[in-house]
Amino acid sequence: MRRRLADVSAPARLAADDEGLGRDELALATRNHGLPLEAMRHDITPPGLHYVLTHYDIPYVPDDTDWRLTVDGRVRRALSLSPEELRGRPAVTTRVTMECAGNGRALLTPRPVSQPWLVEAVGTAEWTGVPLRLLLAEAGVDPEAVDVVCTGADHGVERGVEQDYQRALPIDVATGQDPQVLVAHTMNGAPLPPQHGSPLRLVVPGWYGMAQVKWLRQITVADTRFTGFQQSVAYRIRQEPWEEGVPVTRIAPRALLVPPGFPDFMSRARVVAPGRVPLQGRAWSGGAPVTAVQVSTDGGTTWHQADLEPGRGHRWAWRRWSWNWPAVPGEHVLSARAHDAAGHAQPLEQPWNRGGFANNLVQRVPVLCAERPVHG
Ligand SMILES: Nc1nc2c(c(=O)[nH]1)N[C@H]1C(S)=C(S)[C@@H](COP(=O)(O)O)O[C@H]1N2
Ligand SMILES: [Mo]
Repeated sequence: MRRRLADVSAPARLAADDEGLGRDELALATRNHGLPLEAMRHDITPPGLHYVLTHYDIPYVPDDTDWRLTVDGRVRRALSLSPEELRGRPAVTTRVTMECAGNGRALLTPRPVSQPWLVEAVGTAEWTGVPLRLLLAEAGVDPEAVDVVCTGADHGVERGVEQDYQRALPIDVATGQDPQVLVAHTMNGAPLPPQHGSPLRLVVPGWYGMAQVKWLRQITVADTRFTGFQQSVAYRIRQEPWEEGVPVTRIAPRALLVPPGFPDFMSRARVVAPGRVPLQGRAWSGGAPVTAVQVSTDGGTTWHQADLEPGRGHRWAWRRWSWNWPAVPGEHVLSARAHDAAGHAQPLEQPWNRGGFANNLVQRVPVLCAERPVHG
């Protein structure tokens, strides 16, 4: 269901040069929370700390007995499945690092006005569910199929366009095995929490968050390209509003630091004691496996090779890296930079686009190494 409340959808707004965060951005930021970066110490993000992004409202589903997921469109036989039925089927569990495509947006100049993420829109969970390709095989996909349109139960207006939250996956991705897309009913061994899509959601390992439709209620096989708002208007990389743009798909490589030492409450600047400071963090990439992480303590002038933990078969999850920093008193800027097997590395200059999507500029962490901190 898609209706236009305005004649054309207005382009997303860019903040003026010195414009601070507005109340609309604050309202989004209080609903949609990031991962406290110290929680990157955990391989799997503890419940409640995984980032959350919801465009409209979280549907109220106190009881899922009446919930149905339909698989329809260009199929031989439409399916109508209850969550209970899906929970009874053979399941696959995959550890997945999920990241919002808008991560890093609020650090851009000029700033696209939307959910104002710094760098914390990430989390890692173990998702259990039924492979989408098996459901599609059971329904019998028409050879003419091009897109698989996934619809959530949430509904809203965005830039004048009324819509259900909908995203399509190309048929080869929906039926593929690398990654294997899941219709997930379980997160970290428990039913999905309301904010993460209860009772069912799509999980597309290696892709940015927008593809992973929550509160999934309909999967429609289409023989034409899907042109819904979240596909053709939003989530496109473009410099100018009139450009068709390039669709946002897989996660670009990124490394982040577990914040070292302790923080200043207001500025969040870190304080460490002189001497050996063990630095650690996480690195991930949806395009190709991470091959190396480099660390800089001088704002990106010189780089050191960090130790990278093996992936241990978790291709779609972040990996821990570590490096010992011989800290000397003074002010420092720490950075980590991920490289992947496709030859991509994080940029040192901001890769700007109008939506602030897929921006993986290296993180900068100001640290004060104090002569004598109260508690080192
Ligand atoms: N139905 C529905 N699915 C959705 C969204 C939404 O607003 N509605 N947001 C998407 C976006 S933009 C992201 S980044 C991820 C966030 O998933 P999480 O909240 O479980 O971390 O969900 C995606 N799936
Ligand atoms: Mo997102």
